[in-house]
Amino acid sequence: MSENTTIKPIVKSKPKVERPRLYKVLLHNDDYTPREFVVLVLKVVFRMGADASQRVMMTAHRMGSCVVVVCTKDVAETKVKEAMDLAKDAEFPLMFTAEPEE
Ligand code: TYC
Repeated sequence: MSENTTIKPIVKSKPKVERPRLYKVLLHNDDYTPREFVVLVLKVVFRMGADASQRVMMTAHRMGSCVVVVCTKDVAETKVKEAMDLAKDAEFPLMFTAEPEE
């Protein structure tokens, strides 16, 4: 072996694939929107079944807010807009927001 042989370490770098940050969509309680309308929006916009939408509505009613779904930013923002548009058309102050998951 020659004196000048250099040994290179074989370093396999792991390609970093970042997972997209997830967002939660929150449903907020208010004193005016009828319960049936909240349930309807959850069914139509979030494709929730009767039992789940009733449970989520009642949780928001009792606790002040409830997580409806966790999804990508794009989907969360689209769902919030669709739900708020229905509420606005019906002239109810129903509110949904999207925020990054911790
Ligand atoms: N608190 C409303 C009422 O008593 C019903 C309601 C529930 C409104 C959940 C908003 O996110 C909500 N009519």
